[in-house]
Amino acid sequence: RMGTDCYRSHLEINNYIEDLQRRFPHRVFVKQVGYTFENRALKTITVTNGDGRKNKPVIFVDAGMHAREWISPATGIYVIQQLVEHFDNNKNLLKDHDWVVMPMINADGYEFTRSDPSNRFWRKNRKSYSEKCDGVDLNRNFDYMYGVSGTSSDPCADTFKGPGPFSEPESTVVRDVLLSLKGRTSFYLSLHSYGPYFLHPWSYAKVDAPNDEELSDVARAGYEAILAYGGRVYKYGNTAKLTYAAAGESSDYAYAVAGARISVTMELPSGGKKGFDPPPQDIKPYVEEAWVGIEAMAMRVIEKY
Ligand code: 0X9
Ligand code: ZN
Repeated sequence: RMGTDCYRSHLEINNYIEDLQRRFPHRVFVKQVGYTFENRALKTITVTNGDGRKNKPVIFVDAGMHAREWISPATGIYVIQQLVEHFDNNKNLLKDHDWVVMPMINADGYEFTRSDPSNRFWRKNRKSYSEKCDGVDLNRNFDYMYGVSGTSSDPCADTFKGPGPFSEPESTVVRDVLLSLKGRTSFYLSLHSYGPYFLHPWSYAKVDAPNDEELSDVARAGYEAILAYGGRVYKYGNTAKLTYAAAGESSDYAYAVAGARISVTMELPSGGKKGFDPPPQDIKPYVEEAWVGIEAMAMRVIEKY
């Protein structure tokens, strides 16, 4: 019912997960978790195997934090499809874990990028703190080491951190979902583009996280699976060391504050003219490849952590 032939609107995505809840009421639970600045409904979908066991550890996946990274929500949708509509192939991923997926965080920014070709490469949300420029970078707005690196106080900058931590409704919603799962989240995965990279804490500085070995082990599982699948070479490792330091990211927050043992930012491959715009015919190969890596990381977490 939801093909990979085109990029879907925020409403189509919400309708799709609501539809899944109606079709699979014993395995799927959709929750409205808040609203964007422009009052779009933000939802999570919880996928279980329907055995009724409560409080299983959780694998949390989010997508669409940055407006222009369209392959991210497309991948989030594909993850949901695999877990729900292809449950029979993926039972092992749901035996002792529930999955919570938030397929669209920055719905306002996403719809803005869809509204006109001149807006296609917008990154931030749509809340404004200046006459001149709009938008806050949601991935600089989380309250861990807020503002210490890789972020800007200039409202016109693409990495504008906002007036304070969690000034934005969209990052606040992600925080609240993460905190509601505190003590349960074994794996936090945030989907972005473009890389390809598997990045793990820390982001705020070139410092090893306490369980750096475990984090790298999971990231490596993703790297190995995708390499074996089609030969694409992802890079993996400490975020700041491998790329650049930036503070206020959701991945550091999920790890440091919300207690996720494993936290990974997956930067999907580039495509199209500007890297963020793989053409619609590339959606299918991109999300299928991404799923191979996601599945491998999830299995590593399930088996070892
Ligand atoms: O800069 C970001 O927020 C992310 N990269 S993106 O191109 N999707 O915007 C996060 C990348 C991982 N974090 C750092 N490299 N610090
Ligand atoms: Zn991004």
